[in-house]
Amino acid sequence: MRKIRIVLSGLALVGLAGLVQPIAAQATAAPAASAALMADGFFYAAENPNGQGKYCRWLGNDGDWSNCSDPSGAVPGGMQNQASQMFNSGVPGGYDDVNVYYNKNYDGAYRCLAVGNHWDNLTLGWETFDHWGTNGQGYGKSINDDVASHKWVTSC
Ligand SMILES: [Ca+2]
Ligand SMILES: [Ca+2]
Repeated sequence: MRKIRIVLSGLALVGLAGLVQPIAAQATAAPAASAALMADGFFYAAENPNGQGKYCRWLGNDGDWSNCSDPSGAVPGGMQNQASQMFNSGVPGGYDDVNVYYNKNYDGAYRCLAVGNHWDNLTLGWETFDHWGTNGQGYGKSINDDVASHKWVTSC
């Protein structure tokens, strides 16, 4: 478990490094390597920014984040209203984008995270629930510590 957390943190760093233009030697190799690492088919959510703290991962949909698991089993306390980092490591094609919802059972407002993308620090408040969804509950709010369910969709 500890090892995987470190990998997640490393990926977050790779993402940041890409923004600040890596040194020339890495410029061609790094993007391909990180893309391959990221496409493991899972959607990840971590308790704290940059993949820190506990985390859950899913291959499929989950209508109730109050229980979820990491590779070692059920995560105590689940992830509902706790996630501060999310990472779509889905395999491109078909249902590869992820909607995250304000309420359980894909209810209320939502936001979409496209395949291969990640939000590394939701505590900054930049990402809000920007789709009305079933009833608009949560619309406009920061998604930090406020996601309760998610499902895979074909497009954002
Ligand atoms: Ca669950
Ligand atoms: Ca959190």
